[in-house]
Amino acid sequence: MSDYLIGDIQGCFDSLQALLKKIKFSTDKDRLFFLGDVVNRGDKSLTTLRFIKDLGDNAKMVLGNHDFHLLACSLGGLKPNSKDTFVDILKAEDRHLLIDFLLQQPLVIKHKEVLLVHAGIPPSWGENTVFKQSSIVEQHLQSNDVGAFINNMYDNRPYTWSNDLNEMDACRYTINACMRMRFCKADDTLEFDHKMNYDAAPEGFKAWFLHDNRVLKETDIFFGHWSTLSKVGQTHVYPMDQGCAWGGRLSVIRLEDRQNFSVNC
Ligand SMILES: [Mn+2]
Repeated sequence: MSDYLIGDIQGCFDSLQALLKKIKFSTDKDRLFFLGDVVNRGDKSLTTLRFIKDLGDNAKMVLGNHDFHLLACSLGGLKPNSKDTFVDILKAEDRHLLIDFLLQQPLVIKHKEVLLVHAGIPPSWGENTVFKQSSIVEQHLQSNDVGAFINNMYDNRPYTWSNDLNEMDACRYTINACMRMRFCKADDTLEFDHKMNYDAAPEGFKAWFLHDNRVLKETDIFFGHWSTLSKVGQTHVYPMDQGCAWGGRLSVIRLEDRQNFSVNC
């Protein structure tokens, strides 16, 4: 039995299949953990999402910003933009089942002492805060007012975390941190404009995983989202998005021995 952690697929179903062939994936003995952004930008979002859903107990995933954007377009009344390639899902016969499946997915997974998240975890957050805040968001995603909730989540504010935030502000910060963050300040302040490598941080900011005061710096964290990140040379930090949707690579890491496998996209 092996557990494989897979970076952002973004609808690149053919690359995913090539990768699964390479690792000789078997539903009898293996489990796949997807690090979010399973849809959008690639050409087979619908096929990809159906495939992951149909894997049942053989697959788990965390939500990424593109997955969340699909939810907003399906439930929150947002219109897909010209770059979005998941319109096939919105028109599919089984769209309700697929959207319901996404709504059941967590923001963060703890599995065998490692954490899986799409973007990152703010410096001041320990595990208690991570799971307290993410579970509040997950409860809203599984509630009857999910459309209104998602509409209310589409904003960059509040930029900074505080224990005193009201529930909706705390949810918005949690979603933005776990699904969108790249750079932040040591005091948890987020920013969303910079997308290049960690050495191109805006003034006063660092990659979220480079802050010395980070509570979870001894915990192995696997994440996607940041395709422009080159070797970070940081222990306990595993960036897994190698830009499959941009002609890069799709990669997977086998948890037990930390071996990497990848395919060209
Ligand atoms: Mn992303």
